[in-house]
Amino acid sequence: MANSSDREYMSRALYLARRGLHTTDPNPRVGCVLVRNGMIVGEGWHQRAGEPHAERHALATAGEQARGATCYVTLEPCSHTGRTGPCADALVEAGVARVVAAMQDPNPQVAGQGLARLRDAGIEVECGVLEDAARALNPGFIRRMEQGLPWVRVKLAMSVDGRTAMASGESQWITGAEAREDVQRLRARSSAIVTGIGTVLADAPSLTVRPATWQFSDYGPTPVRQPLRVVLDRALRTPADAAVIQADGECLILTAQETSGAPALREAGAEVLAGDWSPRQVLAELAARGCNEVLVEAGAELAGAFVAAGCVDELVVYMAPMLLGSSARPLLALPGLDRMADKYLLTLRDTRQVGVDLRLCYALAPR
Ligand code: AOF
Ligand code: ZN
Repeated sequence: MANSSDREYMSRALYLARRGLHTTDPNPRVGCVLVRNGMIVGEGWHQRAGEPHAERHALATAGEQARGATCYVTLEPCSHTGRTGPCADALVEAGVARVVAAMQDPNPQVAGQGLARLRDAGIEVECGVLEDAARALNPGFIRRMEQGLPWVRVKLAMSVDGRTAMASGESQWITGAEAREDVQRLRARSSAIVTGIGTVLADAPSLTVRPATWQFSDYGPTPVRQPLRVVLDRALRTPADAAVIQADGECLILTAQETSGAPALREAGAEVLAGDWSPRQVLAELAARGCNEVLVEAGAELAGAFVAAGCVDELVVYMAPMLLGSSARPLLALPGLDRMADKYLLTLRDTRQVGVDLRLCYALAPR
């Protein structure tokens, strides 16, 4: 049976797992704590794919003290041999007496087999301690493993009267510096950022993560991992010298068909892929490439298309303290609805003041 100190040590493991928030991709963020006689004897978290899992780091710091210890881990220990060997076997070998996991691994290669292997070896096993918090840490990894799709956030910025840009298209600097810094955090945790050709031509964004102080905390500098930049560009109008291609990191351009412009874009370093790119197909392609969390940073048309297609999990709306008037552009281009019954339902998950702006996070109900 789980007790209150189980929850306390699992909180610590979750805290450690968060240290991998920007770096573990495409792997999940996982933390681990080893406790013997009421003392923490080992700790670890997964840092980068290809490197040791959380349990291995914790076992390495505990050494002989792991014998007879309880292992708290935010994800079921793995049973498969991927880039690293099975953690379940390492825990058995180290002589751990009890394993408390927050959740099963949704990876079909594991899916309960890690816990079964531990039980078979005579280890006491519990699963489900602080499970909601553990699931919230890896929404994209879970979604990709269970449904072959990423977790999708749409970032929007608007005035208090729900406008995003002037009718002319003039739009820059609606939100303040703190909100823009906050968007950097959204980018840093994302595997990919999706935008449209309209935004590329109008704003020339680089869509990169800039190294920032919050990435250099007490656990040392983490090299910045640039999310894949994805441009939906039906007629291949992206200029070869566009910042989305030229900036640090990779750029994928999804177009309707191969045209004469493709070789120049490939020459410039972009990958160009022709296809029939509905929002769902775009997301399936990104999941197949190992993308867990996807951020849509686009104009009203593309953001609206993703929402209308039922492909969005979260809206992150920054509300700037200004009124832009009725001729300015609306937040989202959604098909008009005739009946109240057809409305999109949102659930407010979080509100926060970010500098002079307000950040509102909404979950979308599946349609
Ligand atoms: C754990 N502890 O810290 C992590 C786990 O390619 P590999 O060897 O790194 O395996 C990746 C898979 O291992 C990943 O898809 C997930 O199922 C599991 N991740 N498991 O026991 C960890 N990161
Ligand atoms: Zn493992």
